[in-house]
Amino acid sequence: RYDQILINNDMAVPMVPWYPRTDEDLKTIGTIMEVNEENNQDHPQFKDLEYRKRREEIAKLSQAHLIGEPVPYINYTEQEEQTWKKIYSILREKVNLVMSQRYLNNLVKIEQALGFKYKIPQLRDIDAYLRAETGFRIKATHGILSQREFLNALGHRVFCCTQYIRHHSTPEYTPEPDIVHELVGHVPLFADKEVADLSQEIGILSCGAKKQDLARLGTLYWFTLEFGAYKENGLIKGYGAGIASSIGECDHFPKAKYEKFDPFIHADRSYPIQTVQPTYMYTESFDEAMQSLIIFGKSLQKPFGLYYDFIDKELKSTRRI
Ligand code: TIH
Ligand code: FE2
Repeated sequence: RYDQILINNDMAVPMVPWYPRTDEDLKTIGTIMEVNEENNQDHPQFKDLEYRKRREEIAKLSQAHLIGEPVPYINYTEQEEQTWKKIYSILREKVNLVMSQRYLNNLVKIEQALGFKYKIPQLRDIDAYLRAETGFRIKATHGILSQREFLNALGHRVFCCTQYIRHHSTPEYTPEPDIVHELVGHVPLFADKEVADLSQEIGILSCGAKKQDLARLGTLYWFTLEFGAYKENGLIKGYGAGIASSIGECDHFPKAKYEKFDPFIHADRSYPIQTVQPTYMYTESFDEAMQSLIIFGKSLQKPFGLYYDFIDKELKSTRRI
């Protein structure tokens, strides 16, 4: 569906992969229930049938959610609540050591507004919070989406977000996104205007991008919003969601290798998805990450430009000269 070519009768307009332009178009995102799990078959998440059944139950509710409607309420079980509390209490200490002030300030605000410490927060409340802070919105999803769907939605300031929780036997690291990763990792950053803008920037670049460019943008997303770092008072601190949401990744971060972020080089770098990252990419400031992505974006061979109209909530094209 997403690699189909948009056929245009006007030969002056080049053909590009389909992308959503309006909120109405966004309703098709995340509706295809692909089994797209980053799972090896030995993982406890895969083997525990009761866990899988519960996950499918939540996935069905999430998948049915449409942008603009209230996010479905999930009645978490006692065991799920305990998994959350256990992970949260450990992570809360760890993030202080590795994450940037930009992340930590927002986490404190969110904790006060939404009580992260006590219960698994409902996406419905998170959606309302983010809308008010940065205009980001939530679409609940069943699991990992295609890179194109996920990134295209970011172009509209929409964050596609899972609602299930990781298996209780692997609290410190999971290869897949889950509600801990989304809420402890991403949400405090989508609540920050500059990070929200960087996310949308990558998203807009992904709209109509060629397959190969799309993969490169996905990789840059990984090295910035998932695992990025920047210097704060001379020290390298994380702003990537994948660092903040994982006890294992937080422990590993100070001992890891660092490389100066260069999108022209790192867009083609491979990275592991089943283990902690060997290398984190950093910039001198957060703004530098944004500036270098903007320059990289201009180098992509897209035959048109796009901007997001905040009033009409639509992506509009501009002619590229
Ligand atoms: N590894 C992260 C965690 O355990 O919280 C989750 C993910 C990060 C990036 C993709 S999935
Ligand atoms: Fe993520």
